[in-house]
Amino acid sequence: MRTATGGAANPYTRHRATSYGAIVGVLTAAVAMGVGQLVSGLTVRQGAPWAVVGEAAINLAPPPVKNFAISAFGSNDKNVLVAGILVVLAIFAAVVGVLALRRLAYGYLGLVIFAAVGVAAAISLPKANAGWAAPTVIGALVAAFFLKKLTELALAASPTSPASPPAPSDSEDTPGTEDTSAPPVSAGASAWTRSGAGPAADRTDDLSTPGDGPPLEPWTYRSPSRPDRRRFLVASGLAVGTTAVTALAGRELNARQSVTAARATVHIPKATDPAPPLPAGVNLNIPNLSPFVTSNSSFYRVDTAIVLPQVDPASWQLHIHGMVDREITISFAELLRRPLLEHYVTLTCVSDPVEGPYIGNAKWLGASLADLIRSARPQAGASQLLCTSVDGFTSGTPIEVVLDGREALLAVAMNGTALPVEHGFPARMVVPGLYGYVSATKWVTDIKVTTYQAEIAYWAQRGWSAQAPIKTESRIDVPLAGGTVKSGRTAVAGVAWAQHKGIAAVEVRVDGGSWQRATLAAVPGIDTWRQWVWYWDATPGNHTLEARATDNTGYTQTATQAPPEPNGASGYPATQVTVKS
Ligand SMILES: Nc1nc2c(c(=O)[nH]1)N[C@H]1C(S)=C(S)[C@@H](COP(=O)(O)O)O[C@H]1N2
Ligand SMILES: [Mo]
Repeated sequence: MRTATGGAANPYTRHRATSYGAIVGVLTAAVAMGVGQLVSGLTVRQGAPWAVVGEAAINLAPPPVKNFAISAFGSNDKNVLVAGILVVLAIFAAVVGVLALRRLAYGYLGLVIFAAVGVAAAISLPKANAGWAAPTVIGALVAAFFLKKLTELALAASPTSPASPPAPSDSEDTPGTEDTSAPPVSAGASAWTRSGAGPAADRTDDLSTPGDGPPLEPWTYRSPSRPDRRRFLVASGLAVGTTAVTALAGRELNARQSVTAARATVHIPKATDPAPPLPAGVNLNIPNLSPFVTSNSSFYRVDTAIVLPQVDPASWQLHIHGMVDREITISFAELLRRPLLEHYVTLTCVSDPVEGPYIGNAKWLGASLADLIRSARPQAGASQLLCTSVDGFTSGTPIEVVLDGREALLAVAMNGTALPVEHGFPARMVVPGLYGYVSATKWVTDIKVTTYQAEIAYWAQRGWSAQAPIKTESRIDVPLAGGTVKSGRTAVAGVAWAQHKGIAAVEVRVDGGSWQRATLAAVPGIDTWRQWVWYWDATPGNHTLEARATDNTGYTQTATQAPPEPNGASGYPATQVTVKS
């Protein structure tokens, strides 16, 4: 015969209590996140707890982690990060919820930890002020109320209900004798209770009530009462509803400040100095070869923003200051009245591995950055333009590169449309020849003329080189890596780049054999990538294709393999193919 030994002794009841705790925890966290999102929509905007924690995580991630995230998840890296944050939060919340059923203080402690992480993340962001703490703090306070209610109701509803007979002393939750398999704090009682005996008998709603089926045998498992469970369900529903309503309302409020509509009505003037029509033959028209111009929708995107900055062109200003004789502040309307140049430039990310996708070529329209800087009359000794975006990201661009005559732009349009929001609307920098992190600040609002000694830009603070010209490189697009081709004449094709030097030659070799000259496509200038093709008489078997580019200075890309950090990947691109007869 069974004896009453405390609910925890029964794996079934223990399991049930754990489930209740986990539900309480996850619901509490959900309420905190929803309310946080609403408060962010009402106050600071963009400061939802998941967003600030995500952005703080990006800022804290050391270069190898950043590289891993980019290479493993590509442009999805931020979705993966947010999903990861939510999963970690859910697990944390579930554990805290289980503990909260043993002692409510553990639940409150969990909320304090939640709030501390959120507040620390928020105030760590350069764009944030103290008000950014509000979403997490208010979210946690509202969640505390739900935690208390849900915990009480869960205890009443779970199989080890406090309404059951008092706990045997051996399962009492006394300090120092805690163990994780112990029952909930105020619920040490047995669910295996003698039907009709003890306090349970007073419960008119007990399942043993006549009419609810056959009378229970003595020492039969007593299910928690229906009304108790219903109350818990109703409260859970309220928590879910609160989460949904607040999260959606918060999203709506945040969306109201979207600049999509403003962007649609912006009128970008025609170029004063248009790009000449592209020469015939920039595209070799080989299937799977990257097109010469990358469309805006397929252009790679790399930045530290989880929530895209929404910058109203009506209030946008660029401030140029620091080591200058004449500070300048320019509005968007004034920027559009300046002479606008149009120029094809290939942007490249320093995180692009050999054969990687973080490179794209577009036609940019913008004001001359050199003219703007010159009109501020930079002082002798200045070496760096510290360019800051509205979200606090900084790039450090060498001033002599911007002033050396290349078409460095404060760009307002990309491939004939206003800059897409994810590419820096309303204005960004584009400097041919420099990796994006030292030159291509999106949503740029501030340029400080300074020195490399005085100021260290965002990625340089994280171990990347302060100055980073783009390395001469090539990529094999065709045949597809790991693919199978038919024997006979086969196109081996790709792109090569050496921005602001220009590509002079590309060579290909098969299985480490002698280098063969590829045919180069036409290019409009020296600031873009260049397509190339070499026709191979493919023989059956497995083969390795490699390529290397030589730029107009006579430099041939190095065979030495280097990872992206600290100043760009190097090495020959290599593609394995299987040739079938
Ligand atoms: N505001 C802001 N600008 C930024 C960045 C950023 O994180 N924030 N990343 C830079 C990096 S590392 C690169 S490679 C380019 C990428 O530009 P794209 O996203 O338009 O391709 O933007 C640069 N400008
Ligand atoms: Mo980058």
